[in-house]
Amino acid sequence: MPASLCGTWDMLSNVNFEGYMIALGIGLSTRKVALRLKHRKVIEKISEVYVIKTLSTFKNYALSFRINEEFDEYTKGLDGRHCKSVVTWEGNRMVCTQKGEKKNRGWAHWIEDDKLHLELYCEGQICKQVFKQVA
Ligand code: YOG
Repeated sequence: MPASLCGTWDMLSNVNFEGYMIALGIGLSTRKVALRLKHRKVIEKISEVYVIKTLSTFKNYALSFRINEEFDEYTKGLDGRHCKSVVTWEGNRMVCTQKGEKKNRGWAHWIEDDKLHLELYCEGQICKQVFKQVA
């Protein structure tokens, strides 16, 4: 049984977000604003549906999915692409693959030392984020 990712989590660190955004084709002026943001993750599980909200003062993004069920993801307000996404458990890691125009795109969440970890992948770039629990 994987450790629960559910709760409210505030960003402590964000390594190579710039490289990840460049890989996604985000323009310089948006990157400058986005680089300064502290993200908050709110992760809920309602029956079999996970909801992950990424909140910031600039933009918010929400994702809902069932484990092992492919869904259409539209990264509205982010890079604005359509992906065929699927989220699975790999041991204690919640892993998402986002099939679409960008190669090797996805992310993985896990708990380590009471912190929420996230790696974001796109075309060889890896962004590493760590969050502390606030609720
Ligand atoms: O999270 O996929 O937790 O969806 C990554 C933004 C920045 C907007 C955030 C707003 C990628 C400008 C979502 C940041 C960069 C830059 C706060 C990460 C694109 C545009 C929304 C993500 C998963 C896993 C769940």
